[in-house]
Amino acid sequence: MKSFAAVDLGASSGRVVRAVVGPESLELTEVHRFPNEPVLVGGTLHWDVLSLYREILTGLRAAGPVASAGVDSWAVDYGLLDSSGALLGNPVHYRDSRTDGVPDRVEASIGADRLYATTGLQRQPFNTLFQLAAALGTPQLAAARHLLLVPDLVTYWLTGEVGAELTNASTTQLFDLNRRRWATDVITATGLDPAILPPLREPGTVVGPPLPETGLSDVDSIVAVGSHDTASAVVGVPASSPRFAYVSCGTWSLVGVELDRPVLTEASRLANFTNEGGVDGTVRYLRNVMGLWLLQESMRVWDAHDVTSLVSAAAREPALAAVFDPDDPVFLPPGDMPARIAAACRRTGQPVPATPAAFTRSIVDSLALAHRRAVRAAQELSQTHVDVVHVVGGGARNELLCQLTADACGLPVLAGPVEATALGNVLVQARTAGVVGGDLAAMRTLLRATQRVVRYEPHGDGREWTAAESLFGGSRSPLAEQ
Ligand code: LFR
Repeated sequence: MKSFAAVDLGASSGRVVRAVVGPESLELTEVHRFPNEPVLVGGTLHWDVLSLYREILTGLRAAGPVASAGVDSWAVDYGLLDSSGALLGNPVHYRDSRTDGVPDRVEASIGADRLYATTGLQRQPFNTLFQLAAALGTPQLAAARHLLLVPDLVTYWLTGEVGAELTNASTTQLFDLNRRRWATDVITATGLDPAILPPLREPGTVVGPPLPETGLSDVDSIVAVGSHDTASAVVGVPASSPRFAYVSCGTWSLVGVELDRPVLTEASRLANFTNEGGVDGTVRYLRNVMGLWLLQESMRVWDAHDVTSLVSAAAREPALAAVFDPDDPVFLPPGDMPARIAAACRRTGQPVPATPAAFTRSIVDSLALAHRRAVRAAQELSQTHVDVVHVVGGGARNELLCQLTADACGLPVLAGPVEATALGNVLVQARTAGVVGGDLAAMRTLLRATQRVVRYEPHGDGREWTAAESLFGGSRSPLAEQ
């Protein structure tokens, strides 16, 4: 048995988890949790990355002696280093508005279909490509020697080594998923210098020991894991066969299937499905559903803090009274979420929810519908068939959402583990250390033997969900059509 530490940065909080792993055992303990609060300054929304780094060091010290540590976070955002290795400004938050109108401009010059054929990536205004296009001509970008995605930036500070872990690189829209290398033609066509993109690393690579200045003498080495949180979460899905869909459910709901190769058809592009690189050469074929962000941001406006009682109250509200399409880009930026939901209901001639409980019900119903739409579209577009939906991440605790997802999909939902991302993170490290062997299936066998999973059977014949879905406008995505 050996111990490992996972650093998992989420959009609203970060955590450091210690895991003790053996061939037949896997135990997690959260040793440090800290808030992640973006800062608006100079009209731009930033991540407070140095305070995150300080909390990471605190957490890694609290983790005690470990064979290795690995870092994962949300995707797409980056820091720029100058030629001395200094950080050029704080990383900008993916919900910042600096990319408004940029996707149209970039696609007009490169071609949306060419971009999709090369990168396989969904159209989201926050893709690294669009963020960089928005930053073209700024002094910071002109001075940049290296671009490091957030987990790679933390890994650089810990070890002094620059690199780009592959699963997260695949979310940038600067990466050629078929060839598994940077998409140099896309990069140069955008007017960027490909030299700022560091060498790629496969998940499972040992990066090196922590630098003395970190004070982490109890951490033997830093290992590149599936550093995109969703890639680690998918490793952490306790599936028993390949016929599964997943919902990695937190701030976002990432809904899709695991494939051997990308789907690059025109139908897939228009449905705004993304092909992201998974651990062991897999493809995470999925759609970004707006997720529990809708509720988190509503709770901020209501100054509400108890999600459990809000969801219990929502469970007593009438079903499907008012639904909206969570994937509408209007819900992406921070701001008054209930007002935007109310406007969406009004637009479609539905009653406007009157209380936080009614809004919460509307959000959960709408997410379940969006999960159904994405699970169906993923199968249709990839010509696969699933017989179960795994819900992992914080959303697996939300009983109402899990039950309604089962009902809407007409499939059993297996909910848990809540800490799938941290588990996927440490399993890749444990394999590198030789504590667990084998492929993803072997890691998932260990998860099934050690983690709690709750089963929800689907109720009803799904007719009311079919009727409600008509308000959504089929499988096309509003984001792909902006
Ligand atoms: C989830 C996630 C999604 C990505 C979004 C933005 O935490 O990583 O996979 O699309 O955040 O980075």
